[in-house]
Order: sequence, then structure tokens, then C-alpha cells
Amino acid sequence: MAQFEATAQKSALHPKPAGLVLQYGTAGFRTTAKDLDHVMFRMGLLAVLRSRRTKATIGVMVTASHNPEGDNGVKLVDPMGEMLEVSWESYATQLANAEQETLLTVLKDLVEREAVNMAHNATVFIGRDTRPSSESLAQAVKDGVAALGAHCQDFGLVTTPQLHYLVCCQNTQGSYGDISLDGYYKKLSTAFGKLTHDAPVAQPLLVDGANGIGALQLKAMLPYLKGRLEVKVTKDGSAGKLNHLCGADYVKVQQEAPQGVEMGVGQRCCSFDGDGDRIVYYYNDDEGRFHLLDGDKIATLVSTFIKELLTKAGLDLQMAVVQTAYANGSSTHYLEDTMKTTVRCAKTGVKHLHHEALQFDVGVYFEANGHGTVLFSKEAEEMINQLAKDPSAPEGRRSAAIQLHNTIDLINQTVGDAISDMLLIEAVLAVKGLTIQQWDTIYTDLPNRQLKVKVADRRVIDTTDAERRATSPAGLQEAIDALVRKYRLARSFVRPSGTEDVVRVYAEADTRESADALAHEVSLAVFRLAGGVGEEPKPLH
Ligand code: 16G
Ligand code: MG
Repeated sequence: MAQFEATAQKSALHPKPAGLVLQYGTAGFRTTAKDLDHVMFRMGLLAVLRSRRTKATIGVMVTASHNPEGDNGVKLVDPMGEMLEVSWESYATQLANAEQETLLTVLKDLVEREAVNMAHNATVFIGRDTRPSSESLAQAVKDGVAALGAHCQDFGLVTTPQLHYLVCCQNTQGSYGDISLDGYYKKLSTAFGKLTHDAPVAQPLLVDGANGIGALQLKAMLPYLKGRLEVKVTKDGSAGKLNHLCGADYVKVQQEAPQGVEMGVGQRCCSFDGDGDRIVYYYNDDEGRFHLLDGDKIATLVSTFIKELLTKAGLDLQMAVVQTAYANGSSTHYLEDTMKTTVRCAKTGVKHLHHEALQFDVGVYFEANGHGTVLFSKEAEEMINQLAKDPSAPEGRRSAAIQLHNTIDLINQTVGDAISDMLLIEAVLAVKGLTIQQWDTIYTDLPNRQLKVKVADRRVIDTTDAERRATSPAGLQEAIDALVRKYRLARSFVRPSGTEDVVRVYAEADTRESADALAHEVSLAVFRLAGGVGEEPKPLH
């Protein structure tokens, strides 16, 4: 235990601001960068223990995703590229919040409870986004890893999904792909080339990189896609702030194009978020109207494509689309009633969707905000690969299986990946010969609005039914139900944010005015019944 004494001493070089208490949120810790140095050091420690416990490499990503540039955060990546196991989140919280004097005890308890063998080798992969604070915070992670005598490999500036990919490659001894960025570029670009081999090259795509790491990584990858895909990258970080008036979250929440981007009429455009794990598409029509194609439209496009291939291949595999309460009602309706697809609703947060998607042979999961991917079970992959290789299979079935095989290679199954999703969408559009306008008309979104309300303590709100209903405070759900009844095709729910100190409100209805009015009225109900602070919410119009 002498090792722990030394570790605790080194942690004094990364002091915790007295009294600061942070919660492990939906996807790790996130707050102003200046409050995170001690958290990073301690997450370095946690990653080492997790690595020893799982006997595998663990990833640590320094990023605050779509948050403002001055924030930062940290996400841990488990052995197969999944997010940190939920049961370890409380260890993370305990470590992050321990005062200097108790850190040693917290460490020892964890090691004992999880029976971590401290003699075991440990490896930690580290990645970071382009925030000015990320480099020194990544250094704090490294100090933590070193303090427990473990080895770390720093991949520098990478997207979150790239780090997930690298961790998965490492722990599968390279069978998921080569353990390098070059391996990532090659795997995806080769699959894209094969999938779109017989399709014409489309008009150029305009990509808003949110002034972040996604832009840098996409640019690095473009040479590999030469002759197959034409991309123009804007908001590439050469001017302008990270996520400021641009990026996937801005476009989705504001329902407008990134500021200062020249979009041609009808031009296909997309936006990444600050760590490259979300994507949304959009275009302006010839009347100057903005059309957003969000995660729901992406899930619809991708699941339809895969379903058609499965049918052509004659493979009887169970496919489902997993959404959250934020999914536009029209998308759920279309998937269930027109496409006859199984749809499931999960709680917000990738870990919940991912978990639900694993229940199916093929699980397509997307949050409306543009985070998502497709998971294929081992058995599904094997069936597809066998058929693709079977010379005696009828040509039509075999070629569909080959296309499915290429699709699997193009998808980053570890986690939602803006670059991989973009290539998948581009491939589907090219193969099916669809324009973005045609894709958009698959169904029409119900007008919707998202608002946030400040309350004294957002934990007073409890939800059930995948966050679609509030069970506390008393009377809130009844109030929402009564408001929803006033409008046509209406739906609304509220939930405490897992990343910000606010309560989120969602509403949709048949018209823009109704959706906005309903969102406002529900905000007022939250403000009054759940301890709102500051000024009462004002109507939108
Ligand atoms: C995190 C989640 C994202 C979710 C969002 C909700 C991951 C990797 N990311 O960014 O999936 O949509 O939180 O934020 O899980 P909220 O709780 O503040 O609404
Ligand atoms: Mg993100």
C-alpha cells in the first residue's frame, strides 16, 4: 500500500478546489475547465484501476463536446469501446469529490471492493479535443496514470469516436482494425469506396466542423477519399471559436444554419459537434427555407437501407430502431406504421440507447440530436459474411450480403461517429440515387421546440417511461397532460439535464405556434411547480 501513499502525495500537485462537488453526468464530468485539473488526475487513477480490473486497455477522452470553449470534461472508454460501465460511475464521483485527506481511503476501498490486482499491467489510451485547456488537462490525466505506475499512450488530437475505435482495436488485437489513425482512415475509406463503387460521385458536400477536432480529422482523411467523395470543410478552426454559432448542437437546437456559412440553394450540408460524435444534415430550399435532417431522419434513412439489403439477401435477422423521447413523433409513426420497423424508446444518453440496441441482431440507434450508430450482433455479422463468401448463393442475395458487409465495415460500432455516419449517409444517398430533398420528404417533422428552465435543484424532477412522464414533483405531470390536451398532435415532456444545471422541456404539435406555445406553458409549469429561480419564462413570440 506504499504505492497509494506516494499516489496520494502526487495528487497534492493537482489540488481539488475546497468544497467543489461534481457529478458524473450522462457522459462523464463536464464543467468550467479551471475546475477540472484534479478530476483529470483522478480519472487517470481510475482508468488504471479499471484497466487492471478488466485486464484490458482503457481510454480517457478530454473533451466537453458541444459545450462552450471554456468548459471541458472527461469521458472514459471501456475495453470494447463502450462507455464506462455504469457501476463504476459512482467510483468516479467518489474519487472526483474526495478531499485530499480522504483520497487514499477512497482509492483503497475501490481496490478492495473490486478486487483489483495492483500487480497487473495497465494501459491507458488518451485523446483530447481542440480546446485550449485540453492539452494541460490531458497532462493531468497522464500524471494520474503515471502515479499508479501504469503505461499510457497519448494519441493527441482525436475525435471521441476515434479514441473508442482505437481502444476497441487494441483490445481485439487488431481484428476490429489497425490500432492507428491511419488504420481508421483506411478502414472507413476502403469500405466507402467498395460500397459506392457503382454509384456516381455526388455534388460536393459542405461540412461545418464546429471549429473543432472533427474538422481537423476529416481534413486529414480527405486524401483517402479522393475521387470518391467531394467535401468542402468550413468552420475548420482557422477562425472562430469552438461550437460558437455553429456545430451540430447549435443547428439542431436553434433550427437554423451555422452563422456566416455560404450555402448554395439546395446544397447538401452537415454539421459535426465539438468532439465529432454527432452529425445533422440540412439544406436551404429555393424559397430560402431551412430544412433540418436530424438523427431521426438519419435513423430512418439508414434503417431503411439496411432493411432492404437484409430482404434482398434473404436473411431473417431482427432489426430495431432505438430512439429517445426527443424523437419527432412523425419519425416514430413513419418507422412503425409505414416501414413496419420495431421501435424502442430509451433514456437519453448513449449508454442507454447502446444497451437497448444490443438486444437485436441489428440495432440502429440515434438520438434526435444526431448521435448514433448501428450495432450488428456477432451472429448477424457471421451470417452476412458467410453469405457474402458463398459462391453457390444466388447472385442477388450474395451481392446484397457483400453490400451489408461493406456497410458494417463503414460503421463505427463502438459509438456514434460523425465522420463514419457522414460516410454512411453519403454512401446510402449515392447507392439509392437520392438527393437530400428526396430524403427529406420521407416524412415531415412535427414542429417542435426545446427550452430550458432554471430551478433551485433539478433533482426534484423524477421521470419514468424512458423520461416521457414525470413522477415528481406532485402535480407536474397532470399539469403537462392538461396543457398537451389543448393542442393537436401534441406531446411534451420534461427531464433534468445530465450535463447542465437546468431542466429541459420538449414540446411538439401540429404548428410552429402551437409547439412554441406549448413549450412555453410547460416551462411555466416547471418553473412554478419545481422551484424555478430567476425570472419566469417569457413567451417566445
Ligand atoms: C450527453 C450524451 C448525449 C445526450 C446528452 C443529453 C453521450 C456520449 N452523450 O452529451 O447522448 O444526448 O448528453 O444532454 O452519452 P442533457 O442531459 O444535458 O440533455
Ligand atoms: Mg459530442
